[in-house]
Amino acid sequence: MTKPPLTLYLAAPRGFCAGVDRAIKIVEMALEKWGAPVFVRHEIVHNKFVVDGLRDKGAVFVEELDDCPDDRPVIFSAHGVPKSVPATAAAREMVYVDATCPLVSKVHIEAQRHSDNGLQMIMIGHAGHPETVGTMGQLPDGEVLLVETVEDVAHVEVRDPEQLAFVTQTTLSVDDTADIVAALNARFPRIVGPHKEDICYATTNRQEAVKAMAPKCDAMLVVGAPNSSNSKRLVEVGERAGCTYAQLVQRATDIDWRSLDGISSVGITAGASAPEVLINEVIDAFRDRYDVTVEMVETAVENVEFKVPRVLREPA
Ligand code: 10E
Ligand code: SF4
Repeated sequence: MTKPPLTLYLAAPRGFCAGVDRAIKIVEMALEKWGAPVFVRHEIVHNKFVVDGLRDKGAVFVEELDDCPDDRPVIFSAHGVPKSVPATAAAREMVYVDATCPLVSKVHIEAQRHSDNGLQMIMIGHAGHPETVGTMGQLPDGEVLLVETVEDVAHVEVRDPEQLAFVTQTTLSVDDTADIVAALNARFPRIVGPHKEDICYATTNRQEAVKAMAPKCDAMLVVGAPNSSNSKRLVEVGERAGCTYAQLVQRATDIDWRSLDGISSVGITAGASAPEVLINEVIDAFRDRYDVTVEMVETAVENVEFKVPRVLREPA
């Protein structure tokens, strides 16, 4: 039987960012250095396949430090943690390694600096997301005000409109955030902030690639997890850029083939925590059913790399 023709557009960049790559390496190197079990507070990155793979090697994933024994190393996830977490680990004399992405740590430092300068902080982020919890947790409870939408900006109650600064989550929608920042600047003209926002290079580049790819595609698949903020944003960006069928899939078995009936082009991308093996699995699933031609849609080239913490570079 002849297979129907299909063009697969492949976004570049897609998949792993430098912060995810470093965080996974940290867990692997900690297991090599200290042996199993090594505890990890929260999913090291939001991907089940990655987490399951590390669990097989001896990592134990927990949500809270309370679930870790004092005498085993613990790693904090790439999303960052409130200041109280390393403080508690130190008080318990635990060995801990912080896998917070350096670009998230940079936002933590910004928030602390503004607060030290007497400014009240506003954070643009998603309530309850671990990165937002971690960044807000750099300052005492109640010190950082959260805004999630343009509407929130109209209602936020500040101490002094002249003494304000803002920071953002790194994985937000670039376009939505620009609107929220514009609303903040309109209501609080003296608010201090980063040049644009704190969205990282990887988030920005993946959204740009989707914007270029989406108008060409009958359908778009984003490889990523349902709890992955940056992956969910890629689905939204794809829809808004003109691709009416954009879906998040964790792996090939999630593809709803019936919905793809009659299509002649599909765009594929992946969130920053999705490994390339899963993207290849999805491509292979299309090759099984279609006569596939792959075309790259490349909008940027990335060469960012972060070192692992020194403790893991030193011999045991
Ligand atoms: O839900 P997120 O997109 O924040 O996380 P992820 O694990 O899917 O991707 C990596 C992004 C991090 C660590 C946040 N900057
Ligand atoms: Fe770091 Fe950005 Fe990757 Fe988050 S998405 S881990 S901030 S590089």
